[in-house]
Amino acid sequence: MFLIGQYDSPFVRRVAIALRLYDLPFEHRPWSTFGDADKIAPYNPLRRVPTLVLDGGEALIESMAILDYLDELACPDKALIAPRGPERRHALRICALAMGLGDKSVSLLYERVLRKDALKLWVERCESQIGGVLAVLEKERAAVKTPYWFGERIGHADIAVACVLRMCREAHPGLFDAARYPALTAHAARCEALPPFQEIVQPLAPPKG
Ligand SMILES: N[C@@H](CCC(=O)N[C@@H](CS)C(=O)NCC(=O)O)C(=O)O
Repeated sequence: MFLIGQYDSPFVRRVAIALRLYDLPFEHRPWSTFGDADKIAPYNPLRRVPTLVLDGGEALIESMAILDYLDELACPDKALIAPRGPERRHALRICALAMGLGDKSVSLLYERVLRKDALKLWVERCESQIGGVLAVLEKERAAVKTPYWFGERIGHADIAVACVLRMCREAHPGLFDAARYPALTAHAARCEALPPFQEIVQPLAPPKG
C-alpha cells in the first residue's frame, strides 16, 4: 500500500506514525496537495491528503477512516486505542479536538498565505478556536500523570496531539506560547523524541499564493 501526502501535514504524519508503530509496511508518495493535485485526483477527487491506496487499488480517505482500517489490521497487543467503552470515547474526543485544531490551523494558514488580504473575521475566529482547544487540551493533559494520555503506552490521542502541536507551532508561532502550555509542551517533547516521530517529519512548506 502507499500513503499519499507530505509529512508537514499533521493528518498525514499521524497516519504514517501509526503505520510504523503497527509495523505495517507502506510506500510513501510525498505529493503536494497544490503542486501535485492532478496526481492525487485519480485516488481522491477531493485532492486532499492523507489518502491511503491499498494493494488492490482501493483508496481510503480521511485520517480517521484510514486509522479505523489500520486498527482492524493491527495485532490487538499493539492497539493504539481501546476497542470500546469510556476510554475509547475519551480517546476519540481528544483525537477530534486535536484534528479540529489541525483543521483550524490549516484554514488559518491558507487564509494567510493564499489571500492577498486575510479576512479579519475569519482570522479572529480561527485564532479563538485554536486558543480554546489548546486551553482544554492543556488542562486535560496536565491532569494526567502517566507518560501518555492513557497510561504507559503511546496511543492515537498522543500521536494526534503531538503531530498537530508541531504543525500549529510552525504555522502560527504567535499562537503557541510554551510557558502557557507546559503540559502540552512536555507531551510534544516526549513524543517527538521517539524514533518514528524523528523519522517521519518534515518542516512546514506552506502553499504559495
Ligand atoms: N479531515 C481531513 C483533513 C485533511 C486535510 O486537511 N489535509 C490538508 C493537508 S494538511 C489538505 O489536503 N489540504 C488541501 C485541501 O483541503 O484542499 C483528514 O482528517 O484527513
